[in-house]
Amino acid sequence: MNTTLPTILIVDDETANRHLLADLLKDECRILMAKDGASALQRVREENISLVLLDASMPEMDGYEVLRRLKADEKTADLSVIFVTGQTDEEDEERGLLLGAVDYIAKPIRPLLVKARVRNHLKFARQRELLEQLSMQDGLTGIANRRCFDQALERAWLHSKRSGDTLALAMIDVDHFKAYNDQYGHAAGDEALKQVAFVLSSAMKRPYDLAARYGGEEFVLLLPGIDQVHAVLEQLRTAIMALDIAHSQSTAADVLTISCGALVKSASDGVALAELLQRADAALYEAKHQGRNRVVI
Ligand code: GH3
Ligand code: MG
Ligand code: MG
Ligand code: MG
Repeated sequence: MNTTLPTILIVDDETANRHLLADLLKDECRILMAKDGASALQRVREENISLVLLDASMPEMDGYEVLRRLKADEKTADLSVIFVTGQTDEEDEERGLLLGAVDYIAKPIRPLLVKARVRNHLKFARQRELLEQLSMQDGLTGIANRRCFDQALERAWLHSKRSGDTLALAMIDVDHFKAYNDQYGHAAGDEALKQVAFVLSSAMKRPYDLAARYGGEEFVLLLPGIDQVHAVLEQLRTAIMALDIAHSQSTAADVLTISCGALVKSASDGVALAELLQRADAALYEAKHQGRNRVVI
């Protein structure tokens, strides 16, 4: 199976209709099929689907209800859905489009037009995914950017409020980086930031851990449910030294180093979200004050 093909989900209660569309699109898409609304919603949760071709009239749950449920769930709200249906009244079509369908195809289908429309919508979906990805990514290092971090922090904080779990937040700043640029040049500085970003992001082992570039030579880590954050940060501090990036102008060591400030909190401790970063930043300031290349919690 070619995994680079986009995945399409064909939803129709009639077998013949499903196979007609599948035959038409199988050369350019990976095809999944569902014969009712409930199994369609199930497939959407399990698979990475780019486009849904959705029959409007189905027994039990009709296509409009399927679309309504997809739109109501944040995880599937942006999924592209095309109605393929015999209900071609102006009101039906308007209803589908108002619910958020990207297009409306009338049965009996005209094969060439279906192919062309599907191709266009797959292209739009790809472009949107790419834009979404770029808007969350730091251009220089390729790791998460500040926007991505801010959203993740808010989600993690809400989760901590519900669960009572702790949340570790660390601010990391490269030591004497202005002097590094002055000594070795801005291009070498960029290269060093990429290496630091790689070490930090590679250390994020669980799916909800996040390393992000917060701006300039500052990074942030989000580690939900971790209490031994000091050990994690010590390991990272050592790993950055082990990169062995010469820094003759540093007062902290003869290689590039980082300072880390962190805190471990639970949302139920009564701290405001806005205070978290301030407190991590205060700990970082203390690490700088104590001579850099160290972790303060
Ligand atoms: P400290 O140890 O107190 O953090 O000193 P510092 O020199 O690292 O801190 P300062 O805030 O004075 O300087 C940060 C420097 O980081 C200045 C800026 O040119 C550099 N910098 C920020 N972003 C980038 C970048 O994207 N690429 C490069 N090469 N340098 C950057
Ligand atoms: Mg039907
Ligand atoms: Mg700084
Ligand atoms: Mg710095």
